[in-house]
Amino acid sequence: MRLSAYFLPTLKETPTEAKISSHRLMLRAGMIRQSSAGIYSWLPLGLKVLNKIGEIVREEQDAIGCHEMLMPTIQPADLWRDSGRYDDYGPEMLRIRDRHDRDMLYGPTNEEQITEIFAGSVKSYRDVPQMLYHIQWKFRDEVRPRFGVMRGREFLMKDAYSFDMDFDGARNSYNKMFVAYLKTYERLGLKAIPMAADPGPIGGDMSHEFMILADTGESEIACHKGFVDNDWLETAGDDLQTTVDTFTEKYAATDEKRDTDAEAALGDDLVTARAIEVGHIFYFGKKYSEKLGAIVTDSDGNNITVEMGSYGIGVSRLVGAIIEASHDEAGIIWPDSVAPFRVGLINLKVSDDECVTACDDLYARLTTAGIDTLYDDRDTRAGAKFADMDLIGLPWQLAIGPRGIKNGVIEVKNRKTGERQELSVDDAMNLLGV
Ligand code: P5A
Repeated sequence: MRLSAYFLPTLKETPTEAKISSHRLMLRAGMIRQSSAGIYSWLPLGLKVLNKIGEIVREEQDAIGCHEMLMPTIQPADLWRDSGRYDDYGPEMLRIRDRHDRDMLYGPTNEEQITEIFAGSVKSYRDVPQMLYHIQWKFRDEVRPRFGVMRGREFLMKDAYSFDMDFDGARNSYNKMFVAYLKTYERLGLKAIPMAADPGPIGGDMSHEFMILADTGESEIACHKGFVDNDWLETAGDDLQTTVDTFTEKYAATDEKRDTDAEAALGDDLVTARAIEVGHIFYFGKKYSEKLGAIVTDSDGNNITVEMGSYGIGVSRLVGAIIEASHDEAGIIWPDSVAPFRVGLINLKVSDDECVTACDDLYARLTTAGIDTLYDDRDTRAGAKFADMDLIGLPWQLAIGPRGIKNGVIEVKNRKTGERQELSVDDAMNLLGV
């Protein structure tokens, strides 16, 4: 992509309304713009990252046999009256009336909607277990929307739902999701710690939140030090339950679930910290299936109310969370897996024909090799170009100027380590693995 033809409205000034780094950097890097409190437009660079995160989430859901679908954002109020949550949800729910005076709502989550679909279509144990998900916008009229996309009112969530014949089946679905979540966060370059959590308005009696440690996190947590120091997923075996037990047997709790005795027993092994909740999974048994009639017959012809769970990942929140976990004073440092472009190519002197030719040639080579490249061909100062590249945080910066051309080299900078080297074009391509 040629930057001269792209839409990347970066800001030099730090926006004063933004209280935390990720919010400031997302505004400055031209990723988002606020529409109203807690509601954002995603500009091209921001949308690219959002889509990359969504794709990794999607691949790990597909890998455990969870099927993608798409449910609407607007739901009928009657469905929520049937489950009893229409009144329970309170002022967080955005209520709408259509032209026929029918009560509608902008979905804060989809337990009711998916249970209705399942109940209407699945009648036999032969079609169970089932896991379904979608990646869809949600609306929650939060009291205090803040920190940009971290606590939005409109936000993108991956929400999955499982249906099983009995508790053991439901537990197995929960375990599959638990491990898929650990893999997802790992691919996003994050260390997410699963913690015993309070199920809140979703309900149920088993629930884990996936937390990223960050000083700007909204939650207060406590956990065994090993969660911070070790990678237990690597040592885990093939057996699902054993893998999940590896994590859940050790102490890790969100604020509401903290246990003073367990913490005292940990002594020096206790870590207390602030954290960002990037995912939340729930087992709630028959809470929705009973009310909405999700009943199937078993092999003996008996009616069985199915056991359910739901599993959420904050896709748009993750954009902010990744930045909180990975940035410096100059800007964002994207992990390779979600970087909006892998390489930023800088022409240091656009008035120099030789320099333009060298840059155009390298851009063509990178593009042909399948390397997604942002090519800064603008007629601006070199200093401003370097600053913008550091701000938007692409993993590799390649800079070409007249001096380098004379010596047959380009400058290659690794954004994460800050290491700079002068290399021939061929060596630079080798370094990028092509
Ligand atoms: C699980 C899937 C649920 O809604 N129902 C369907 C269950 N869980 S949850 O914990 O309430 O939300 C799941 C994840 O969504 C993110 N999230 C938010 N992100 C941005 N702004 C918000 N206001 C917001 N609220 C929730 C979190 O990552 C949460 O873990």
